[in-house]
Amino acid sequence: MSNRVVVDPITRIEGHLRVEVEVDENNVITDAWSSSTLWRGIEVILKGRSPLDAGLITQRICGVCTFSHYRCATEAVENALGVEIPLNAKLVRSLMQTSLYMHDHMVHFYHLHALDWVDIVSALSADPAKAAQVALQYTDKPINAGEGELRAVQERVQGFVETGKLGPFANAYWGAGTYKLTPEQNLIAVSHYLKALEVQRVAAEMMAIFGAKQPHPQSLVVGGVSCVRDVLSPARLQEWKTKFHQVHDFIQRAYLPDVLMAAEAYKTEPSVLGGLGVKNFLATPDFFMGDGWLFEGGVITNGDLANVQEVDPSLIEEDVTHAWYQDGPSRHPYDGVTEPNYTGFIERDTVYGRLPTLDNDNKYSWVKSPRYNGQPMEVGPLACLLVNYAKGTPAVVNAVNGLLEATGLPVEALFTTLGRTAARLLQTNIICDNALRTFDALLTNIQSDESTYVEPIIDPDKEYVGHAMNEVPRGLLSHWIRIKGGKIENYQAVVPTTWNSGPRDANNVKGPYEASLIGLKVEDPTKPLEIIRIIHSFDPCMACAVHVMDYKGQELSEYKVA
Ligand code: NFE
Ligand code: MG
Repeated sequence: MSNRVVVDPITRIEGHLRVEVEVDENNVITDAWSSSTLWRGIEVILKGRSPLDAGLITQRICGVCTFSHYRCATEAVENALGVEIPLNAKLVRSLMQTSLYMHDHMVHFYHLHALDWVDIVSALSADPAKAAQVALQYTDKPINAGEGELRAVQERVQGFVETGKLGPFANAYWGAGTYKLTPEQNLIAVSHYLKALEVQRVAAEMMAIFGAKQPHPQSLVVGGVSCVRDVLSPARLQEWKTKFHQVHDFIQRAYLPDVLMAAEAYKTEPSVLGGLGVKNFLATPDFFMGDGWLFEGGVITNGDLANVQEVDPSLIEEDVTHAWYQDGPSRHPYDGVTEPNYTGFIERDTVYGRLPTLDNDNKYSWVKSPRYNGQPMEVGPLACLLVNYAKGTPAVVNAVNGLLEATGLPVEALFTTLGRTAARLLQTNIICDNALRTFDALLTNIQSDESTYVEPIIDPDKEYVGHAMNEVPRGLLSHWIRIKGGKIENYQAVVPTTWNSGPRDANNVKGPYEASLIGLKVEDPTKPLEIIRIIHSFDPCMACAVHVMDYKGQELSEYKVA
């Protein structure tokens, strides 16, 4: 009897992710493999093009964090050319980043992650009057959680069920034993799920104010931003501020209390208070506020919060031993190589019968394996918060201590699924708390300084190298460029989900996704809710992780959706 469990695709993420695990006779996971099964090709496409276009091309890596790649590429080119951009441009980029985080983290919690915590079907048996009282336990100003609103939500969901068209709620593991919220708590969360669909639109509009559109904003250029007087007019800026308050209000009155509610209900669930990854964390300074960074950067190894090291960019390398690329040594991204070498799947017995499965002793993913000083690193909101907690950044220390106090959880609870999910909320909150400082800095500066752009100069007879390291919603993003003859000679992106989802390296050391699953008990291997819950806590984006495409249009593998 085989004990191989296959989860493919993991839905409610961007891109294609497959996870395979081995379970023992008690359904405890003894081994795990993470694979992206989709190939793209952006790093290859960039070669020979103008460095001024790198931002517009790399933002096509992904439909989620389009701004993140746009900004990182633009700043890598600025770094290579030695361009110092005007203060207004720095502040506008920071406000776009703020808007993106507010959008992205809220959408992740409600639309990508919540159904791992919230049993929609259970909400149907809730008492709306009682639920309205329950909502008051987590905030004194609940939103969309009055008795009438909750009753309307319940009727709406009942309507889905009666017509047999569950729509976005179809094909989940409703009723699974590791759902822990009461019917009333489930109803509150469903109400916020639906409301968040409206609020996320407002957050997207915040980005469009400075970006001209969203997704794929258009206003960044090498040398600054193309936002000029009309965009930076008092009326436009006020519009951003109004929308900021609208989204912030929802974050305070729904997102924050819902995370507290989930933390309380799931305190003893192993897939929530487990999910420990590699215990190494990497983050970079970011969120410019006019007079410094909101968040510091650093490296934590083996969970040691007492010894945070500074990040040394020269210690980043990518390993391809178990990735579908031509073999070669681990390489620094300035010298990175992206040559596909797809070796396919192998047949093996699984709990569902004989199937093509990952050839895990050999190559099994399109994701490379980034390493820092030879070690796998978790990146993301948790890494950012832990580095800043350990370094004593006041806003982060207060936020983390506040959460531990409110939930009664020990500091070790941070290194878990819950820690990742709560860190994303706390990071959103801290960003919101400081957003108007950045906004006011822009308002003040444009009184006396209209400059938003300096013209970059590329000398075709010179060679340039440069990189940028930014925090983006899923963690540390870095872009690395070599310019020769006025064109891009080599380009590499080392992306948050690449760090987190990468396969084993040459030393057979697992990446964060793989490590986080070991030792987890799966209640029912045919309904692997716990695996999805842990993996979703990292907020996967496989489009970002792979960012390479089959430019010859070849069919690499065939998938049938049952
Ligand atoms: Ni496609 Fe991305 C972010 C980047 S992810 S979403 O955030 O860069 O790994
Ligand atoms: Mg890459």
